[in-house]
Amino acid sequence: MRILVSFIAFLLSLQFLSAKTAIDVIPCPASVVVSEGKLSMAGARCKTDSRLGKTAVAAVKDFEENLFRASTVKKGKSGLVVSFEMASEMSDEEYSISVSEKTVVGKASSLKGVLYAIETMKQMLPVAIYTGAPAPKEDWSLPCVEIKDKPRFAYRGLLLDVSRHFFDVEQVKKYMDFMALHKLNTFHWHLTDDQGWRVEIKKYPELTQKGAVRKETIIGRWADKKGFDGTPYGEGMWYSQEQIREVVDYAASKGIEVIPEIDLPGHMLAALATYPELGCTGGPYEVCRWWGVSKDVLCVGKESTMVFLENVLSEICELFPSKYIHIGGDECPKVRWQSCPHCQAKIRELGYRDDINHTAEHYLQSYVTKRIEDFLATKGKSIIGWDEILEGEVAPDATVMSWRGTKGGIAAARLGHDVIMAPNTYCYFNYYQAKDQSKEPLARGGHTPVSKVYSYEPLPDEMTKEEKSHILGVQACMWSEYITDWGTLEYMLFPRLSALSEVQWCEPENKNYQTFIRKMRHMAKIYEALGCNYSTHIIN
Ligand code: TNX
Repeated sequence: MRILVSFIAFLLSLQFLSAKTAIDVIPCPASVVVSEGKLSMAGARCKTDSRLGKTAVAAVKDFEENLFRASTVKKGKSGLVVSFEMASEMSDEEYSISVSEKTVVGKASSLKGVLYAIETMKQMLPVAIYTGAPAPKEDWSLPCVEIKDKPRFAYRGLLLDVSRHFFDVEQVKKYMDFMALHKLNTFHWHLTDDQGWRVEIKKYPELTQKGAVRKETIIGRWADKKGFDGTPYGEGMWYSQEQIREVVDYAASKGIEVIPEIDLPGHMLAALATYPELGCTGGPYEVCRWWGVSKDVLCVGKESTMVFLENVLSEICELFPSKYIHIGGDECPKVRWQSCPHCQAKIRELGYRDDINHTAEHYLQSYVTKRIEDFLATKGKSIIGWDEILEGEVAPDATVMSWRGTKGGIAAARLGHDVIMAPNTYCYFNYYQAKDQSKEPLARGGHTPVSKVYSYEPLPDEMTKEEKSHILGVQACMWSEYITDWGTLEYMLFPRLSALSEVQWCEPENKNYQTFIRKMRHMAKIYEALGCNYSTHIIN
């Protein structure tokens, strides 16, 4: 009997999956109950509880406007009023949608909840809702449904590297739109690196004059030995403080927080080329023309270097309202420090010695991280660092971003630190998505197909409940060494971003790769409506 019941349930679920009323929303909502019937949204008006705030009211107005333009039925014509109501008992990112044959009600307690409710509704409607392009022949109805939804992880991030290749304000805003489409809430902006400094610092204007420009760029990979392109790159490729504010505000209107990264004490050649006195050897240095890890790093034995960093970070804190500032910390070779009188004097002063785990120079980097942490704490900020900050002695309140696989993240959680998982093994969008690399745009290497991204489980069984509570969330990284233009960026992003969003948002029991693939048919139409380039490997 029980077998029969489950067989019938199975058949019903198949029917549900194939029915026109399937809810093909990415990332999948936590709970969806579809019932008989539907309701046309054409000709609806929308109203929003003003307690949800001006930005929410404006977002609903936008939705209403596109609904009108795309369905071509005048607002108010059908008499339907779609209402977005305040539900103060809901958590910050939670929302619900309830559609009957007569009413549509969205509920939330904050801007983000409203945005997510709108996004879910949009994905249930014809794709013209994204552009407002007239599509009167489409079916503008929603199925009767009860949706209750909230994310699994509070931190749902995406990094953009604008140092190796630059993306302008309009492109960055578009990146934000892509994030909003997938309910991501944190934009990690990698603003500085060896190959170019991209954020205006008023106290050091040369950083974006000299430090933004490299003489030329390597062609292909080192191993290809194709030489350099002979073309200067980066002039004018930086953001003014005004532009930074514009992006931060735009992001906020989409429910996204921007976390800036000033990568230190390594990955600093752009600053060293500008101010050689910041280095151990005094240079000369040049803004890096190739990809990889430079031996030349900041000389942290000199107090003047710390003053430089504090001045830069003071301006960064003014520009970004985020709680966190990312201070990098990755890939900082110690060779220069080993023979630098200033760094060695600092090591003696602090009494550091090599031990079985780390060298004195590792402890020197920990000292820098801790000093920056203390400095930023005076401005009410906390730090995030790449997992190298675990080497030596981890700064007491640091959040660790695990990129060399998940080991660092698990170790940090064990030490009681908060963690963001961004393992290169699952979340690096600069790696290849297809096995056959010959047909793909040149990339860093690796193989991270959509299915691999989708399969990532950030809370492995080996972690205790307490340790798991430290995993704030998951992030993907778009490193731009080989991503020279916007079209390539979109190609590398899609559809992996869609897969990532289910890792970040959905409870594991709601995830299903086959269902995801089916839902991708509709998502691909959205990409197309938005004019996006995407990889078709899993869609065809
Ligand atoms: C390592 S991930 C880096 C980046 C590179 C990336 C290329 C990390 C913290 N550092 O500087 O762009 O590899 O995949």
